[in-house]
Amino acid sequence: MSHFDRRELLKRSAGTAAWTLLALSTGELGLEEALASLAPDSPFAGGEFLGTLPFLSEGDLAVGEVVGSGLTGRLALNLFGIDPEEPVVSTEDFYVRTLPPTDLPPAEGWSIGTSGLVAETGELGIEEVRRRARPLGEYLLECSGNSSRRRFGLLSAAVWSGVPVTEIFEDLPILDRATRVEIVGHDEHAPPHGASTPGASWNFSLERLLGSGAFLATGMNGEPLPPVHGQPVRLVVPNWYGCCLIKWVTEIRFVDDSAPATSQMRDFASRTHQRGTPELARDYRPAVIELAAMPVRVEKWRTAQGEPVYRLAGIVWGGGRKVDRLEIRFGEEGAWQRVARVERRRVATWGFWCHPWSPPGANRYTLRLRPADRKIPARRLDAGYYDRRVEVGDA
Ligand SMILES: Nc1nc2c(c(=O)[nH]1)N[C@H]1C(S)=C(S)[C@@H](COP(=O)(O)O)O[C@H]1N2
Ligand SMILES: [Mo]
Repeated sequence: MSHFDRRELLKRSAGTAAWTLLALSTGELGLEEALASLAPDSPFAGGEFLGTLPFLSEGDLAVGEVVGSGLTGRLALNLFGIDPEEPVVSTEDFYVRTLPPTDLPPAEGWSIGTSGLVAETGELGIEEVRRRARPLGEYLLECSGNSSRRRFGLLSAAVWSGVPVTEIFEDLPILDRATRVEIVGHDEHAPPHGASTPGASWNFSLERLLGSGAFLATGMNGEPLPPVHGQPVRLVVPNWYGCCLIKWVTEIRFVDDSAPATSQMRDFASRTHQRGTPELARDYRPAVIELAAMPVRVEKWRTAQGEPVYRLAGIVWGGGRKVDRLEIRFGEEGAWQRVARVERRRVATWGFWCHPWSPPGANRYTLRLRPADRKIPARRLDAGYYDRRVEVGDA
């Protein structure tokens, strides 16, 4: 049987081929070997896939469809459908926070003003940015307001192309006393604004932004950036929350430590884990995504011996450095267990994990993960922010 046939067959029989392989393969094994290694004592080998458990008490807002308009426009990704073998989310499904402003100027002829603490103000034409753009790899974006209400679907990974900010800044006559930089985006929306305030800009420490691997993106998944994701140009700062990743960039303004926080920074102060709402931009902590992980599917199986057994599959992201040892707990009284298998190839994007589970009995369980190394900061995980709940019935 060819690779392809095998894979198709497995997909049809289990409905979860990629996750199955993740559970089986050692990373070095190819598909054939992985299948061959289906040890008869694996709880899932020869078992029957019975279905998945829904996550309880979440998702009263739409997932998988565009809702709202302008500033209130949202599209949450349906995480249930993620496939570790195709970890890049299609541009169509990639989450959206804020639809294009009503009076967005045309992409052709777009330019980014360079101003503030520079020897001379200038304009950076979109043609020049495009000319210097190149593929930069896979990066994950997450909205700092990503919550259970949209089933945690305000995060996605894509392959981006663009120009590193270090290269753009090299050519600008930045004055020595500039310590910070404000990235400003087009944000003129017709009402309603809902709970969102118009005016998108973020003020970064120059040193941190330059050290972060940030880039001006012009392309996504091999195509020019579409309007919803910031056409013709947006900022991407690896491992910083989405609220900092300004779309439709119109200006780069160099400032010093006396610069006030932008309205966007104030608005997102609690979601980016600030102490209060500081007046000055320099008093904001970097809005980085700490290590996070959650299950995206809980599968029920019946072993060849007729025993019920569950399998969890999930994602791990953030943290800014490679962490591949996770622990999971089933309910507050449950003991922390080492997650059976974690595959994280690159810190800038998500990794995948899976874990077998034999619940001690019928009950509601709250699933929580944490890094095995307790020195790694994971405030959201520790606070239960990414907890998910399932109900296990009688066998
Ligand atoms: N100009 C502008 N840029 C913006 C926003 C905005 O409202 N206006 N929203 C930010 C927020 S809160 C997030 S989470 C990301 C979402 O990027 P995406 O819609 O491409 O996924 O864009 C950021 N950039
Ligand atoms: Mo966001």
